[in-house]
Amino acid sequence: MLLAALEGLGEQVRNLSLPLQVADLDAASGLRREIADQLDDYLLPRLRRPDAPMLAVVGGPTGAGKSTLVNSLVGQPVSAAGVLRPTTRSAVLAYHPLSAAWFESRRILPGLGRTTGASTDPANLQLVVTSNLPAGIAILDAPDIDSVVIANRELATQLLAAADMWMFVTTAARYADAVPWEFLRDAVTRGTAVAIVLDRVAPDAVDEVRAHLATMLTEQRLGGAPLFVVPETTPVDSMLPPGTVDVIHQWLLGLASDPAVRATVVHHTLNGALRALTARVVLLAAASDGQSEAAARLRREVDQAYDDALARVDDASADGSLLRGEVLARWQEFVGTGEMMRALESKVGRLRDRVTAAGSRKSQPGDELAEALESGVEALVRAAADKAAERVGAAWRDDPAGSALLGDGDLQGSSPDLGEATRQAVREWQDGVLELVRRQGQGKRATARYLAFGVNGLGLLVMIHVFTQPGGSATGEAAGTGGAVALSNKILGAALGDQAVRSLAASARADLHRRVAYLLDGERRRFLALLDAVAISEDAGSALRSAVQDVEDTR
Ligand SMILES: Nc1nc2c(ncn2[C@@H]2O[C@H](COP(=O)(O)OP(=O)(O)OP(=O)(O)O)[C@@H](O)[C@H]2O)c(=O)[nH]1
Ligand SMILES: [Mg+2]
Repeated sequence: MLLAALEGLGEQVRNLSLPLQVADLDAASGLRREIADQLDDYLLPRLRRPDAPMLAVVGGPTGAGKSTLVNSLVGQPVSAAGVLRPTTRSAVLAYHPLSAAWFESRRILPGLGRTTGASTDPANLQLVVTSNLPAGIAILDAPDIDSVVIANRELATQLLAAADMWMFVTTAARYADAVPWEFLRDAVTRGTAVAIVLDRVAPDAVDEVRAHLATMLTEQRLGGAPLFVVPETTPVDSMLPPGTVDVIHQWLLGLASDPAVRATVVHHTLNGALRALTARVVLLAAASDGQSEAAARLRREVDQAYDDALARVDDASADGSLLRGEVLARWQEFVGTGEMMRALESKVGRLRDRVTAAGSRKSQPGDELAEALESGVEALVRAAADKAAERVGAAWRDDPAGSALLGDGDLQGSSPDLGEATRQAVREWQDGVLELVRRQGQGKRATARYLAFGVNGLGLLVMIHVFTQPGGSATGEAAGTGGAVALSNKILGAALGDQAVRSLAASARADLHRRVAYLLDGERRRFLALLDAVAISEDAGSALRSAVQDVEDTR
């Protein structure tokens, strides 16, 4: 059923979020508001009550005499007319007492407050009950569409969208002004029924002006609109002299009293509104797609940067480049000064006791090397994370959507606690390697040599092995550690067996990869959280399209 389909569409339009700063965001937000207004102010109330009184909205340029005309048609001064431009600031709605329930409820123009006194607040709708109007029709005096007061124009636009019929009032002096014609063209596009009132025409110019305006109307596809000419007179008590607007009055009475005629007018406007709605929703759906595309683009930048960062850490921790500087010096110390031999000989050697306080324990052979490895990996991860953050930052700043998401936020480098988290992760990894070596030792390959070398010494050798894969000794040589690497590999092989060494190194490498991936994921999530916070629904665009298809199908 059409009403249900439109209600479903309205729900989606209202819930649509357009949070990303893309190029056409303002236009899209405006579109969403217009669609929602059109649904709430016209389509939904009209479809819920097809028999509700017809609403004629009187609109046009400031000073054209709209309020004076409304007063004259109602037969009593319901809306103040004035010499100051613009005069009318809040809409005045005159209707028959029998229509009270319809207009006093929020079923139509739900966004406007109701007042029975005079008001200059555009957020208010002034209600005037009068038995001078027939029950089938209500007249709304709107603010102007062309004065310097922007709020007037916005309200007039909203009111016109709520109209079953627009009575466009212009004068002999103003009928060729540009702004009103834009509104008229819009009404044609939207399919609103329009009647034209040419006001204040000097009696001797009536024929000439009427003919000219009629030509213009025909050119703008408004040739079929009723055209009324009101001769210039002098208003008394904000109303034109009796009899001046009789023709218009009769025409309105005719519309009001004949349900079939009224239904034709309403139907015309309703169909036009539905057609215009469909076109607008399709545009809005495209704007919504633009949001998901922007989000996907930003997400891709983040994923690429951090995937690359992980790959870089993987490469650098396997190709021997870690065995430089501090690590290399500690390594040479460990091997060269006999520390390794001591470690290898120490049966109860413990690499480092993570549990007892650092100061309370004796330093163990290899401690410094283990710590240098810790720093080395920390520097590696931090550099990669810094670079990824920089890369994402630059790409996002280049993109208005990303730039707005970043705001003044400080995501310029890696997070401040990444260093400590990495050291912690490396320490846990080292513990894990020792545990692997220990378990390996408990297997059937446990040899006297294994027992002689000790878990800690072998553990360190495994770590060095991990950091020199796949380049192996060749890379080691490049780093000046070829002999030492070859020696340690020989010892490892002798103690654990080549096969076991390979599988130990593979497990250790996989474990390190997993831990680094976890750390970098934390870094990546800082950016993704910004995206997640704006909650973009990927399929909002297609949902809108299918909702509008439902509307089409039920028409
Ligand atoms: N002489 C003469 N004055 C008129 C006529 N119609 C309106 N006026 C005067 O023109 C001025 C503007 O009339 P309004 O009815 O307030 O015009 P409006 O279109 O409602 O103007 P806004 O509310 O500003 O948009 C008032 O001073 C009216 O008295 C007319 O037919 N003849
Ligand atoms: Mg007015």
